[in-house]
Amino acid sequence: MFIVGLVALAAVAISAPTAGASGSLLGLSNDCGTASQPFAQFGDYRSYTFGANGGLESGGTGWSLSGARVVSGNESYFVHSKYDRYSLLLSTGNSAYTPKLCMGTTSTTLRFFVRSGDGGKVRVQVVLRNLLGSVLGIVQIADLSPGSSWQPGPSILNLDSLLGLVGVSSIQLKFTELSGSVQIDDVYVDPWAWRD
Ligand SMILES: [Ca+2]
Repeated sequence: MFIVGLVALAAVAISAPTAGASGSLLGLSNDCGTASQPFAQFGDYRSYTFGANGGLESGGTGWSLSGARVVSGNESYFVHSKYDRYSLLLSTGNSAYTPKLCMGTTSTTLRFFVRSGDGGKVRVQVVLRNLLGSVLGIVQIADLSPGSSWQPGPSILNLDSLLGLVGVSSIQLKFTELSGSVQIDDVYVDPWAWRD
């Protein structure tokens, strides 16, 4: 099992936000879709919304893939839908950005499913962009070495600190395969830190 809890965040590569991007947090849409509790069976009772194409059921639509590809085989709990069929496969050197994730003005929590059939290791980062799409910062979350069975990755908690950066208008998860291969599926976000 992964450690579930407060993840130490260390912001790196922070550049000065551009003029005109300030205050964009207040302009964010809170229309994040229907909430569910996809991780309740794992003791996580937060209410999450499903990321745009968060389960790769629309192929790579909205994702930015470098080498990574959509493959047959859904995460084994089918928390999004029993009809889901696909997941994302990353091999060594591949990387993938999720579509922009819905986020609120306060605590945002991210979570997804992950497995590796060959002892692979994947780096998980959160990428912060301004309204122009420029990268304001990259937050290192964890290097995961998942088991061969599908399991939820760590809850990525307390993003308040990064959301406080002036000019952040969108966040994405970035996966970079360090060794072997991993599969990713069902990316969820709790944009308002809803409580059970
Ligand atoms: Ca899927």
